[in-house]
Amino acid sequence: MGGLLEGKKGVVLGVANKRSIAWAIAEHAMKEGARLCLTYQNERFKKQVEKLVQPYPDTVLVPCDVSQDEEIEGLAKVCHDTFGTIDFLVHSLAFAHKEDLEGPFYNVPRDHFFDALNISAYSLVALVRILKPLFAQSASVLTMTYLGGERVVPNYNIMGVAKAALDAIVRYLAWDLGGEGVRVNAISAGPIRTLASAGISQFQKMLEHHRTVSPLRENVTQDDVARTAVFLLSEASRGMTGTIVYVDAGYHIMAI
Ligand code: 0WD
Repeated sequence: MGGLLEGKKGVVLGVANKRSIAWAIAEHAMKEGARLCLTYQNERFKKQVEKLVQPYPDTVLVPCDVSQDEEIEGLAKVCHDTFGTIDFLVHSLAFAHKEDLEGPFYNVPRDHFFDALNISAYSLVALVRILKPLFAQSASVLTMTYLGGERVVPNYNIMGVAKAALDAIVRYLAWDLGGEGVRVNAISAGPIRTLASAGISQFQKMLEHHRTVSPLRENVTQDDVARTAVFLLSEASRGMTGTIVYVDAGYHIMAI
């Protein structure tokens, strides 16, 4: 029997190492039959990503720093030459200067504010604009967000503001692309230990609080997120766009 993504071709951005949410999504997508183009930010990540994809020899690897339009154009060219069209795009990356993830939010300098918004939010706009000519009919676009964009999560600071922008971008892109049958959604994940989250001050405390308070009394895993991602990338979610789906053990419904 074919998998949920059998015959589909997709691009996944944001694999830094084996703990990356993007890697869990990539592995699940490949197991469901998809062929992938994976990107890595720069040379620093190349070796790790090459090692991860060894068991999947038909995976295409491309460097892509999303703050550079030329690199996104390079990615589009590789996708065009290799796949012709793409059925899905996964944007699973973010950046903030570490010193801005603690203390008062108002201390964030102007240039750090722009860096965080540029890489964590605007990059989705640039990717969609540049890759759009390659989108197959009923293509699916997915990004990763967090509750800190809707409510105050101490220390999340500038990333919260970037996620608020990203959430709005999901809705505007859903409207822009809906007429062509292209869907745009986000997963709002609970806290998961990864390279990026290690930069958030008192992250361990966040994990414990989440585990205690959430209705399911647990922390979610990369695997939990990846299962929902496959659903959102597949025809099974064909009626859904502009939506933020919570994969957070139910934490967002609580008021404590
Ligand atoms: O608790 C968590 N881990 C949650 C993560 C909860 C809810 C949401 N998310 C979001 C993140 O905000 C992000 O959008 O999920 C997404 C993926 O996060 P992750 O899997 O936790 O992070 P990680 O494995 O570190 O991958 C993100 C990668 C970067 O790694 P580092 O750690 O160096 O920031 O994003 C990449 C980079 O490889 N990245 C870039 N890629 C291309 N161009 C760029 C860039 N300019 N900047 C960062």
